[in-house]
Amino acid sequence: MTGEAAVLDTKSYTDEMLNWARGQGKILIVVHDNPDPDCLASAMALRHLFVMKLNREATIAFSGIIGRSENLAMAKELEIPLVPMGLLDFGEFSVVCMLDTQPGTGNNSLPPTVKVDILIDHHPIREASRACRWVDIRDDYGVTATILYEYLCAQNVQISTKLATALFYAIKSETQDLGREANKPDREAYLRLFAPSNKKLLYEITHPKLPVEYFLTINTAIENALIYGQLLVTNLGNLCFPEIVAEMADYFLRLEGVEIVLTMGRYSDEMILSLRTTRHDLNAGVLIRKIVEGRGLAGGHGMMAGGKIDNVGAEQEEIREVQELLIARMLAELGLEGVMGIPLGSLKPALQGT
Ligand SMILES: [Mn+2]
Repeated sequence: MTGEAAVLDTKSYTDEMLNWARGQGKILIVVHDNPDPDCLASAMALRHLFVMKLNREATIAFSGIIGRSENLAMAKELEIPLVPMGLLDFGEFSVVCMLDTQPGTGNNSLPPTVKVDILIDHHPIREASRACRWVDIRDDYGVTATILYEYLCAQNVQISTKLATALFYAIKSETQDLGREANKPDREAYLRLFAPSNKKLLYEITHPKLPVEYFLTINTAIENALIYGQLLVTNLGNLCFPEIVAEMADYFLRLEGVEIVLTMGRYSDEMILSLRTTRHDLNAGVLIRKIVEGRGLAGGHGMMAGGKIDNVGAEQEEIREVQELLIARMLAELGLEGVMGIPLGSLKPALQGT
């Protein structure tokens, strides 16, 4: 669904969905593990929709941690009420919503026995997702929060300053200010949300103080970076928080000559992976699923993807084995078999003006 048609369809779709939910009991909103701005803003928006249209509060549940300083600042400044999933009794809820992820993807902690009723996402649809009662998956959207923004518009619900700020920041960060995988609906939502969002709060969210671990991780990442033609691979070692893998992938994609980045790091017995590319002939989501096949779970979109390999112990040998397997598969997929990795630190450009 895109453009005008989407808005019309969104009205009748959300009418029916809200009517159904009205007849049900308590509402749970599940977001993905280690929540990012997109799923947090989407959850805030859906919760607000239920409050305004059904006069009912919903519980927002997550697993993992919010480690990235910007995301922590967002949750704090915008007062997003979050409950750790481990504290919930799922039997209490008769409406289960899932946002920005899908059942069985491996990046959410909803037990597989709990049925999802309302599913809203922008990742490619998975077969199992079709079993949900209300499925709205728009994989041509850059941001799940854009879909939720359209729900609020279609239902004529007023958007507070804090909610506008959350939605705007979700689109801003997920698409890097509309430069990455943003489509027409994302651009329209971003432009309409700019005016009502609070610029002081946005500044607090985008410029938080960063922990010392953040800078030490950059150091480790540089030390371990290997370059294979257009591909850069680096291992960040033990992670201070899982999302830093994705942040470092974005960071290294800015290196001249590099078009594909694979970053990895260990966090509680898992090897967390992130893949980024600026090459339009590659699909990061497809590529990462191929390289983790048989060893873990992964998914993503054209330019960005993530995944994990379970049960990776702390021994250097085990970590090296996983890293070498991933690199070998990656090189094979890119037709770079036999290419030797060049350490980033050995590239010493000639100093000018000395
Ligand atoms: Mn998203």
